[in-house]
Amino acid sequence: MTQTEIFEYIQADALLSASLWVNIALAGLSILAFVYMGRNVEDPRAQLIFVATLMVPLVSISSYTGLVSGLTVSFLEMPAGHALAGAGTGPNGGVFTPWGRYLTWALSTPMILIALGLLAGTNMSKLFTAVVADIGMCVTGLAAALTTSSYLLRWVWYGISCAFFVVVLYILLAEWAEDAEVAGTADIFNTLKVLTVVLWLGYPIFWALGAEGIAVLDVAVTSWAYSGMDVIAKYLFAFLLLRWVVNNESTVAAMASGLGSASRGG
Ligand code: RET
Repeated sequence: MTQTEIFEYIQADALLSASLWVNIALAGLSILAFVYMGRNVEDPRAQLIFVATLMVPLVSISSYTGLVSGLTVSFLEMPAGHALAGAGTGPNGGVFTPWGRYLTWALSTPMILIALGLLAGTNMSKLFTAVVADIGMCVTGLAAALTTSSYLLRWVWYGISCAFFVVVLYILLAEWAEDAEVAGTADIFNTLKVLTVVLWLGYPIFWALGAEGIAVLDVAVTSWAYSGMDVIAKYLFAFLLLRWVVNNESTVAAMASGLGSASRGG
């Protein structure tokens, strides 16, 4: 299928194309709102949290533009054993695979973790571990979606991705929760931690149920599931975090952090 054909395929499916365009619109509005909210932030650590958080809708608008244009979508023929082998809606039974999602998660989710880690007063080892494991999770998730030689190996990739995910969850739930107590940011950290953990767990569940996995959900429904989770996991998450940082800049400036002071001479 050519890129133009993929673009036209997406536009012809109103439910599917709406799930992508809605996120482009919301990401655009979020970028404008966050730049405005951050206009007077002066503390370096608060600024760093702002920049990391602002990257989330910036990566998102790029990601969805790639999907909606057909650039980062392929119709893949599934291996024997997959529910849609030979039964996809594309040519030769190809299955709609928006692989650009998994690729761009490797850029957006580390930003979410950097912002959360800074808020919790993480040290460098934990921040590095969380970010590297998270990138591993996204890239192996991409491999799971793109593997067409063996149905079993798709799930092996899925398992590897889940192993990386466990590392991320451990740091969020155990390490950073404790660090945030010391840093004096436990209230906001715990709210964002729960929001993050609950929503992030939805991604592997919908991957497994959607067209890439056991295919009990169709392509447009799966796309809406991801788009809906994205709205909360990215834009609402970022808004809550940034609003808190703006209102508590002095707490951020004075907090105990495993990375040391963010200001010069501190
Ligand atoms: C995959 C499939 C393989 C197993 C696991 C996954 C986890 C994905 C997650 C994605 C989070 C994305 C977010 C995006 C917002 O920008 C790759 C679906 C564990 C947790 C929050």
